[in-house]
Amino acid sequence: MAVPVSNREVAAILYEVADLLEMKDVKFKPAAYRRAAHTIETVAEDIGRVAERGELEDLPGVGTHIAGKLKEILESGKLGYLERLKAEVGPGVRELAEIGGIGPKKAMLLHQKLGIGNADQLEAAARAGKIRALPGFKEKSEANILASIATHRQRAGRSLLGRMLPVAEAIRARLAAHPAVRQVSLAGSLRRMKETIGDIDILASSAEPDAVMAAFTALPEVTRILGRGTTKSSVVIDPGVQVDLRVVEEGQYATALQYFTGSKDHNIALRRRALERGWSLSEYGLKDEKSKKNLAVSTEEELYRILGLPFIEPELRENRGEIEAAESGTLPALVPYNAPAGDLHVHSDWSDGRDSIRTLALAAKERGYRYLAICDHARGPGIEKGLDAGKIGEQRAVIEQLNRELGGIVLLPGIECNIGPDGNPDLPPDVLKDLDIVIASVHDSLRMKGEEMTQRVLAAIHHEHVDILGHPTGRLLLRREPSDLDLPAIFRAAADQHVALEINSSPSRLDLSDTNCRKARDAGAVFAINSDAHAADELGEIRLGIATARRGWLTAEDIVNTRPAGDLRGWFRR
Ligand code: DGT
Ligand code: CA
Ligand code: CA
Ligand code: ZN
Repeated sequence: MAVPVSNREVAAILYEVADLLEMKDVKFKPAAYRRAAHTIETVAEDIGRVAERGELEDLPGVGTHIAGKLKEILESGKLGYLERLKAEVGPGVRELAEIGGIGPKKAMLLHQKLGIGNADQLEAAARAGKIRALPGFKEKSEANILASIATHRQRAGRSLLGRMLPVAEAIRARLAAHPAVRQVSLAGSLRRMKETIGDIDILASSAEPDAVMAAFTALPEVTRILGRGTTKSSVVIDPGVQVDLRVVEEGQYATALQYFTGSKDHNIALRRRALERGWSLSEYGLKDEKSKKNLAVSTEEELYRILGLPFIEPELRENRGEIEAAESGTLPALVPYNAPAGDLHVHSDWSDGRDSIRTLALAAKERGYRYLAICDHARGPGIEKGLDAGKIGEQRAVIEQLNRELGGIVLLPGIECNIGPDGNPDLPPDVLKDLDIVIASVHDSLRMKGEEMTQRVLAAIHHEHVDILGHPTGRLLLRREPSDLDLPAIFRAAADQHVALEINSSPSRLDLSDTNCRKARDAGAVFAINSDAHAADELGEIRLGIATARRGWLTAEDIVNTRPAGDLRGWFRR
């Protein structure tokens, strides 16, 4: 073979052909190309080898016609047919087809009749009232198109998990209460608790899918209906996010839930495993290739068991080694959502928080916490509301009074101090030494050069009174890149100095990230999962940090604040 091409690259070319054929309104062929692409991304063996043996046509879904195309791709790395289709359809038309309510056929029509080749041109034509004259369009269509373009542009970005999870849970709960719904679950990246999500995926089972779809599209938060069918409907809801609902029969629910939870890469690897055992796994079920019969699978656990694996938690399903770990019995016992015994980073109305220490303490107790560290900001550059040494003393007296008064919860006096440009916390050692928890965080000059920035944070880690490194990289999801840091050096130093790395649960931080958690753990580091709540009703955001830890393969033993208060003090005293 002249050019090395991976199975995935070959499949991607076939998928692209299918999309373009669909835009040209060609029947049947798109499905044939997708079927073949599906096979190729699934087979374990390099497709080039199969071709060398002359066995391409033995693959399911590959006939003489597609086998010919495959040979061309394997020989040249390209497909002339695809290039011709691309030229015919024109660049930009594919983008048009993705705009809600347009679709492949209308995109092609707009292109042929009005020369529209991108979203900007479509917007101009709709504003100028040029589209209503086309067959199949009305005056009203132009307003819909303008709304769709706005959503399309917004959707190009992603949304924060922490913002969308409550919205999605409310929709799920509403569907769960519907009499025609048997089972209903969140799926997709949301169920995997990925830090940002592209859209909200929900899966339900029902014997009356039409009634469920009617209820779904009539939900009060729905602003636009992108499509309504018996098995799948898509809508846009108020914060400008797309929600996909799929409805299947009860018998298909378990396999469909596994499929629509993803990730795509996890599914591909799992499908390959099924194939090796003579099964074909898809959203429709687990089929025995010999008897062509679907197996009854009633839970995800059962599906994994049939494939010879223990259950793999959704947070792990990213094809980052979880299937291999499951196979060898080395999956980590992920930190449970109810594991934290306390929260080590909350802000009260003494600094920039909204609630009193008492209110926070009562809310923490309500959550079943044994302790809560009050870590208001220290005064620093740009932090006028921060506490100075005098205020810290006053606050301590209040905390001690509350500890005498309240039972069942212990308040720990703490501080979130700022790491100065030289790496020193901006409070003197004799103030820090009396506090139970000292979090050190970078809050200014986040864009220092890598070497300086790393030295700065390393100095803070080596400071004798620092217990926790707060939001270690300073990133803000969708808004600010992490600081330039030598993270392996930071992780090693934190492990060595018994400084816990924070997993800050604030929806726009989730800092450390899932993959960094895993690397830090491998370096021997220990973590504190904190809410960084600025109000009592934000304590619950800790679940986002726990999700991040789980996605980073962490166990309860890796997290300091799963331990009793006594052990905690001992560990930090080092
Ligand atoms: P997102 O929405 O970008 O945050 O990511 P996901 O993972 O939610 O992806 P989405 O919404 O496109 O699809 C939901 C799930 O459906 C995905 O996680 C796995 C499954 N899925 C979708 N397309 C494919 C595909 O082409 N192949 C396979 N194997 N699975 C797919
Ligand atoms: Ca999704
Ligand atoms: Ca989706
Ligand atoms: Zn902070």
